[in-house]
Parts: sequence; structure tokens; C-alpha cells
Amino acid sequence: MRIVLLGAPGSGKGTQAKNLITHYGIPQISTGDALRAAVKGGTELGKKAKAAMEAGQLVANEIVIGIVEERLGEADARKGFILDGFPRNAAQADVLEGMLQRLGQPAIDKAIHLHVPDEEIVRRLLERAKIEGRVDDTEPVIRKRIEVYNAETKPLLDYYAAQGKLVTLEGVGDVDTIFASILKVLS
Ligand code: B4P
Repeated sequence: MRIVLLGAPGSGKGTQAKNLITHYGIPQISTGDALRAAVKGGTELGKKAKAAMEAGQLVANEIVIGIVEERLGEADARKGFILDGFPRNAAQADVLEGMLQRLGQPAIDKAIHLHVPDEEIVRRLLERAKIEGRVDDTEPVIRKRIEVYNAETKPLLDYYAAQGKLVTLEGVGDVDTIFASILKVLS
């Protein structure tokens, strides 16, 4: 099972990836989590990523590609994985295909797109800000992230649709109901 989760910031990718790990016993590869850990740890990579993340911009391709390649090469990713937050632009999607070939891994099986309206995204992320205090969960930065998503990541919906791999699901509603709809398309 090799899955890409697509969707705007706050569409529930991270939330549903956690459910999928439990269900399928395959790892989640979240570039957002990896970058936040690097920033927190003050690593060289974290120092390079910090400003872009705080501004709601994408981090440089070479940084995130390095993270994903290293993680996909680990033993537990051989039987499958859930990519959460990667690819986020056309260049990353192209690199991913080549990377899987180099690693002797089959191609992505499905790209699951969680569709959530902008105002619900803003509401969710402002709610999360109260709990987690993420620096990129302020309203201006959230709106910037939505803009970047529309310009750079949304075209990937066509990319995966052209390969017959895209499934768009409604991402509004109860988390368990959305998870059930994901399992249905994967079964
Ligand atoms: P990410 O960590 O991927 O952040 P995100 O898009 O906001 O998604 P996240 O997984 O956190 O939220 P979720 O939808 O689960 O990226 C952060 C930054 O890192 C980017 O802006 C960029 O700078 C950088 N980055 C990451 N990957 C990159 C890449 N490939 N290339 C370049 N830069 C990259 O959930 C959000 C909230 O909604 C949660 O609080 C959750 O509880 C809630 N929620 C989920 N489902 C819900 C539901 N059904 N109903 C109500 N609330 C729900």
C-alpha cells in the first residue's frame, strides 16, 4: 500500500495518516513533522527551513526531497507507506517517481485528496493554534499557505488524475466517517 495524501493545509492529512498507520501497519512519512522536528532540534536543515515555514511558503525542494529519500530507504517503508505533505509541487512529484524506481519500489497506488473549503481550513487551524501554538497557524500565514497550495500543490490533482490514481473525498465531517470513506476506496 503506497499512498499519497493530498489536500490543503488543515484538510486532515496528518489526522487521517495516523489512522492509516494503525490500520495498515505502515509508516507515515510527514515532511511537515520532519521539518518541525529539525527546526526544534536546531539542526542545519532546520535552520534552512525555518523562515519559509514561518512565512507559509514551501521549503526548498532539495531539503524535503532529501528527507523523503532517506526515510523511504528505511526497512519499514519497503512494505508500504503513507506520504503526508509530499509531494507538494510538480518537481517533487516527478522526483518521487524516479526515487521509487531507484529504490526498487512499486509506484504509488493511490492519491487521496481531502477536499475542505477555505473557511473551514482557517477555522480548524485557528482552533489548533490555541492548542499547539504553531507559529504558522496565524490567520495571515494560514491564508498564505492556502494561496501556495492553490498555486503549487493543487495542479498535482491533475497529475494523479491523469495516471488514474486520484480519488477526491469530502474532508468535512466526523473524522471517523472520513476515515471510513478512505478505507472504502483503498479496499
Ligand atoms: P504540514 O505539516 O504538512 O502542515 P499542514 O498542511 O497544515 O497539514 P497538517 O497535517 O498539519 O494538518 P491536518 O490537515 O492533519 O506543513 C507545514 C509546513 O511545512 C508547510 O507550510 C511548508 O512550509 C513545509 N513543508 C511541508 N512539506 C513540504 C514539502 N513537501 N515541500 C515544501 N515544504 C513543505 O489537520 C489540521 C487540523 O484540523 C488539526 O488540528 C486537526 O485536529 C483538525 N482536523 C482534522 N480533521 C478534521 C475534521 N474532520 N473535522 C474537524 N477538524 C479536523
